[in-house]
Amino acid sequence: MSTSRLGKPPSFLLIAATAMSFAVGAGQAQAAAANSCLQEFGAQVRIDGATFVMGDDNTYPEEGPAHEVIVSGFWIDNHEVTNAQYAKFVAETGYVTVAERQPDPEDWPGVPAESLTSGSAVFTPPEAGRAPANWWSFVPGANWRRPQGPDSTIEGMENHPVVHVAWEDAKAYADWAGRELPTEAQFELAARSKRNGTWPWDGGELAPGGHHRANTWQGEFPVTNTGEDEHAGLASVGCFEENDYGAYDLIGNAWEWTTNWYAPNHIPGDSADPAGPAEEQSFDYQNGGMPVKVIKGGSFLCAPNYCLRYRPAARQAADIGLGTNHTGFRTVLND
Ligand SMILES: [Ca+2]
Ligand SMILES: [Ca+2]
Repeated sequence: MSTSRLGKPPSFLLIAATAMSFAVGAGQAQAAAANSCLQEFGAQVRIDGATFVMGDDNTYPEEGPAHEVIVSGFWIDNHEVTNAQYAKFVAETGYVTVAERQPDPEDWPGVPAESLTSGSAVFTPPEAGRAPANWWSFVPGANWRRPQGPDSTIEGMENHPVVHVAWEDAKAYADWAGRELPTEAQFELAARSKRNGTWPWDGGELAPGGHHRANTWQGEFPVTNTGEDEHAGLASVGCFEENDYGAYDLIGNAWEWTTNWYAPNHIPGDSADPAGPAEEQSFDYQNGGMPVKVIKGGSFLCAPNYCLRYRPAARQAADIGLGTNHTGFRTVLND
């Protein structure tokens, strides 16, 4: 893949193109205490090799055609990579994320140098009269350490998923950890929780009896977030129920990067841990020509009225050079 393309920083122009491609938005990060839903961090769970039906023909067109795929056994983190884990990686390596880098004007011909600034995309609830799709703002100074902008902090959120990571930021962590990012099929198999239905739990209900099984959005997106699941923003990892493999938040909380390039459909016959399209063949109808990869699982911004993507088969395109405050990742170990 092209390093220069991976290295491109976000800009207002990109944000404008990207805003349309994200079917979510929300929540000021909660000023929550550093609650630890898990007691131990860094564990992985085993996913045995399997043949399963990947995709879904009944919800969004990009999830089809459903087709049988084969995935070898692997290990996957039982939770999203946390701020504390990412901080350890940065402390040991001195790594600087894309959102923290000053854009190079040579990468942005035609864009005034004064318009190029480091930062990242933050969900901003729309004000009255604002265009409905305009709920992402490029916030100068926003990055994984300062998720809402320069005056914000991750203090007290050490066990939240790290966010504002571009794809190469996630890959750099995985390389350091001696791991890899999951393929789309690996993620979907793990997220299916040993089931092959629309939902990864019995009964198909997200919130039976008011017990919420994943961190999503309750209320009318993007305006009303009731926080009925007790987390209007990101939650610490592992606050919702574990799935049948013992993994948390594969559905909801933060979207998660995969290795696959995105096309708005699956490729029939691409059955052995499908690689998906080549970079040159990846595209998103709503994206302004930037390379896009698949993110999976949905986030705290996914609401029934807008982004019914807190399902294993759901998928979305994400600009590889752009972090947001609802996209994180986890790693896998292939053996
Ligand atoms: Ca929530
Ligand atoms: Ca997640």
